[in-house]
Amino acid sequence: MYQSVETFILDIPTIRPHKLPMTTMQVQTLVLVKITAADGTVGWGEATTIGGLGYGEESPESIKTNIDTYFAPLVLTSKAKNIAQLRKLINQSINGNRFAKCAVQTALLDIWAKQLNLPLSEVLGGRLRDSVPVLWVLASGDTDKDIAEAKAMIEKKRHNIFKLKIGAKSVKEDVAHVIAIKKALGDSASIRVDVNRAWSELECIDGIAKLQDGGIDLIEQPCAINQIDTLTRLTKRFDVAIMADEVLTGPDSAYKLAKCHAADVFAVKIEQSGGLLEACEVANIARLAGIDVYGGTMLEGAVGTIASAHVFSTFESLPYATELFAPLLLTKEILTTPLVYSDFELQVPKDAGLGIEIDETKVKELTRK
Ligand code: MUC
Ligand code: MG
Repeated sequence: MYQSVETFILDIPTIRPHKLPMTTMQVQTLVLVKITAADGTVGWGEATTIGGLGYGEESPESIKTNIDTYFAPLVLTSKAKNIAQLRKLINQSINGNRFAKCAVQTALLDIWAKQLNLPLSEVLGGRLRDSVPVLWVLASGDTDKDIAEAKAMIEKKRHNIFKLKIGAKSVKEDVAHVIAIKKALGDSASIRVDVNRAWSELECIDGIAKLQDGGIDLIEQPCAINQIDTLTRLTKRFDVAIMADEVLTGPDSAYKLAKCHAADVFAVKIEQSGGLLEACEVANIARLAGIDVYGGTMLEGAVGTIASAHVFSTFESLPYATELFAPLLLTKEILTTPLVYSDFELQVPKDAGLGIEIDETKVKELTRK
């Protein structure tokens, strides 16, 4: 069924430092997976992490090693007749490793969709839109630079929704930074914040009250991953929408969070979910529980970003948009034709599979030696 599984680690500098509470990124590391089927059809997948092991439990190096050592032999020797059977085998044989699972599943689905001559979105149940709205993350660490960056984005019609990374400074300083940006941009932009789990419950109560009064539209993962009770209390207490991010690690956790309505919105991410099919399951759980969905990112490059776009194009509603901006944060292009961002949206390709073409010479050039 499959003749080869290859993996590549690429280190790509970012256009500017990207500051999060747990790391300042100057480089994003992509793990690309290339799977070749017996008939010669090639599929690509990707995994990224944020700040090495700063964000989750997998690193680019563990993803590559585990795919080479454990996933590849399974894929190459499997007698599975379809992706469902291969996915079941992988899940029975390999615990955890959601990011690696997502990269491998993306490549397998890319192959399958190409063999069926359908865009990947159609294999996932069918798209409801041909493009998805995309926000930009302001994370330069400097209020004036962030305001200038946001104004330039609005002017170019690239983005009019902005997410601000906060949590590294005091609540008072962070709130002042956010409110200054909101005042400078006014009603021309929606402003959201991602606290990346930095606040205690009392800091959350203080910070969120002020952000809500200041007209901020969404508060992402304000408290620690294990503090589901805190998240639930905050969701009940405030009118402003509270979003679950790091705490949401796939369908099982989506079910648990939905049962206690721990958040108003779920940040659905293909890697955190453990695959594209699992991300669709997370969105379905949210829909059934009356929780809104948002298209999240692990700052993937073009492959993971467009795989996410195919998934998000199938969601019944996408009221908080997506953050599929990361290819624009990278200084190097690995596609023969770049992704299309226009009128505040990312186009979802219509060609078969992921609908992108990888420039393999560029991939070789950028591969870590
Ligand atoms: C996160 O926590 O949402 C998404 C955008 C960004 O800048 O960081 C990521 C991770
Ligand atoms: Mg987040």
